[in-house]
Amino acid sequence: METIFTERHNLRNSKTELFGGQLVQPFERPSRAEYIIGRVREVELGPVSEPDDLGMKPILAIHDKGFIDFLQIAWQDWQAAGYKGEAMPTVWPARRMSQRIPTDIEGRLGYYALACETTLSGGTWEAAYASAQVALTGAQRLNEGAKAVFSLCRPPGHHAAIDMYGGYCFVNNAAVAAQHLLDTGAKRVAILDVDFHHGNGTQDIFDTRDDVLFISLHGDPMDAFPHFLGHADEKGSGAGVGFTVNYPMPPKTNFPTWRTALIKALEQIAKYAPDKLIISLGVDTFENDPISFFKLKSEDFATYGADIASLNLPTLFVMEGGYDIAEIGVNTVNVLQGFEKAF
Ligand code: Q9C
Ligand code: ZN
Repeated sequence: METIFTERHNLRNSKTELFGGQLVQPFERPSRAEYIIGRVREVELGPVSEPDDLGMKPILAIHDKGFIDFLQIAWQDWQAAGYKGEAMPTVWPARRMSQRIPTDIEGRLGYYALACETTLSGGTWEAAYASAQVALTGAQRLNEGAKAVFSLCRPPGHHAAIDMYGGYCFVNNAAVAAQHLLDTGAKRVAILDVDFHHGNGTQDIFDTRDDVLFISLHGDPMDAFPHFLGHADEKGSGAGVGFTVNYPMPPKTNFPTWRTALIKALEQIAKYAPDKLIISLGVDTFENDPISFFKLKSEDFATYGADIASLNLPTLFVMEGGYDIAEIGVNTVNVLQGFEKAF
């Protein structure tokens, strides 16, 4: 399997994350990608290629122009305001308040952020842009006939909505890739999100649509980030009713329980008969993940990779989360090798 990767992910290297009331070193850090690419090379998964540059158009096919303009200018505006730390919001347009976009940078941060653990810092936009190109290049490879591709995206994307960033995400890489596939011939695309966290951004983007089936397996939002989306009764709206499926699961969920949900999701995908499949691949379901509460073991990742292969669909793996850095390479590549051996 080919991997798409660029060192430009290193441009996203913020120094702070607000966690438990303290500013700590971010869980989402550059070494994550280095461990993953290291494992890809160690097991000789396949060639590693640089992304092509497909430009801004496919990003703006998903995201609001004002939001993307904001991501490009926010760090500069924050520094110009004289602040010393990294950029984070302190105020939001909460219930019954105006949704007018403020002029002041603190107001704009609150308008465009869905969470404040994720700071903006120099290079963030450049890395997020490159990450989207990694996903888009993977989608192009499927169009050229590849059976499966690994887009080693960093920063991740599934929490980013049309006009909101947060949860370590800025541009929704999987959504941008899905739209690109639809714009280049696919009639239907399925996105299966196996990251520990609910893919709120992806769900929101495709909420009203029937040309993308979105299915997510995740920690119950009653107990886990992003807390305000991902309940089992969210099934899509308008023309999209029935094309959003959520499997929230409680703390300590083990692999047999998780796999039961996966098998149901795979049956629903098979019935939908998509032209292409995108996996939002987060390995923060691992038992030792520092910020998550599922109990998957390293060998389970290979097992479910093989389960996904049983769909026999052209498949794009898009990297999302996973924070046990020592094991992130093994767990991620186990999914890809499990898939390849069974495909
Ligand atoms: N107490 C991704 O995996 N904060 N994002 C969690 C836990 C945010 C995760 C706090 C987690 C975001 C792509
Ligand atoms: Zn996650």
